[in-house]
Amino acid sequence: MASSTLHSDTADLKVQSTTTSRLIALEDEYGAHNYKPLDVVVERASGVWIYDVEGRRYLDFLAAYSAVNQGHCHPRILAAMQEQAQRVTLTSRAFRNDQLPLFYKELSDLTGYEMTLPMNSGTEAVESALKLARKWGYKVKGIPEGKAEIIVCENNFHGRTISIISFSTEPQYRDGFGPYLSGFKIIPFGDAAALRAAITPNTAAFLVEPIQGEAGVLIPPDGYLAEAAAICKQNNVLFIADEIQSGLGRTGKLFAYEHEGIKPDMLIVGKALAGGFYPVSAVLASREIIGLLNPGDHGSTFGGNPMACAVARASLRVIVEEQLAERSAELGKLLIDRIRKIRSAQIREVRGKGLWVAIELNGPARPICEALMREGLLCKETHDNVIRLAPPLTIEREDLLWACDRIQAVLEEKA
Ligand code: IF1
Repeated sequence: MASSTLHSDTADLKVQSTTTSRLIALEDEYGAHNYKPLDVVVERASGVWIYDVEGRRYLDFLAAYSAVNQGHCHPRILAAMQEQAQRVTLTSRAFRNDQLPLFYKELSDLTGYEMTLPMNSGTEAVESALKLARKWGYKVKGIPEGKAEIIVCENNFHGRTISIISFSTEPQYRDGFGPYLSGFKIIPFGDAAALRAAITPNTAAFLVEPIQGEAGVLIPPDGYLAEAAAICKQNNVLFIADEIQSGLGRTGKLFAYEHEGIKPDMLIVGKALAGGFYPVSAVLASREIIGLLNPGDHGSTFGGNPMACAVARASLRVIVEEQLAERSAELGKLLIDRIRKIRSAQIREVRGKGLWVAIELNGPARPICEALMREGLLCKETHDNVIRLAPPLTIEREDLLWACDRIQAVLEEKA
């Protein structure tokens, strides 16, 4: 059984050394098979560079799905983590800690939101936002008990808990996991009229990714977010932006909603909030909304712990002081221009914002990602035929151009 579950096909195994194949075999024998990773076994990373157990070097063009916008093992975040690890890591919320208030204040000063609810994973923050939206619907809007509705978009990705997959439109994410949670309505993404039509007096909130990541970096029509926000306002519906992936500089602004000059009622952040060192997420909103939570209503052992707060504070400082959003805007233009210049019959469409670009192909993307890996560039396919490019925002211009040359060589089949 063990040997038949070995991960790679045999052709690939032949070129792998014993260290790589031994570790892959162990992983496949003892771990859940809920992923199909590229067969590169990472040992260490620094900035934009990743090193495997064979000592080979790769340029990271995924940035842990935008969790390492600051680059791997950023020295300032590392120092904050080491310093905090020697003092106190976890108190639980039974006691106060000296990092949490400073985290709240700095996040509020940076974003303009009055209050924060700290959590750990992105999924937990989404769950928390949904709970808050329902609570607001009953206590403030006056929706009859048990009737609150939340509107979401087709092809959304907000996590994988049972409540969140209950409103996924990806059959695989739901298959075998029912019964599902009710109270959600699904509308097409990018269609403001559909939003208007879906709202009822029982609608508490509209939850949306400003740019859909997992769906393949899908950018809605210009003006959509502004119109959706206006429709929500007119109907006393909360506009909730999931910026777990699009936020913290990725699209060339601190938050993607800024491209349309709006301010969501609730903002969900995670991933790069802790620079890849630690799972830290948060829901940000007004005092009217977050103030609805009373002691015992919601919580988490790890949410708001001093380690998380110290790491998040340092991660935010790096984003601001190294002007990562500005870098993303500038280098993103260069990236998309260069990718658009590639002449390949395989390319169907190139789209993106900031350092976040998708190349949609006519055929499968996996072999292209594998060829890029052999060229020293790591990126990952999504939905069979899309290659997602999302390097750390700290990337240097020359490294970006080097990566573009590799992508061009592979897609023009000159590699
Ligand atoms: C995986 C995707 C990316 C997210 C948005 C919430 C979450 C995510 C907009 C949940 C997480 C991750 C999950 C990760 C891969 C990655 C992903 F392809 F699955 F969708 F980036 F595109 N909202 N996205 O993008 O946050 O609980 O994971 O911290 O392997 O599932 P989490």
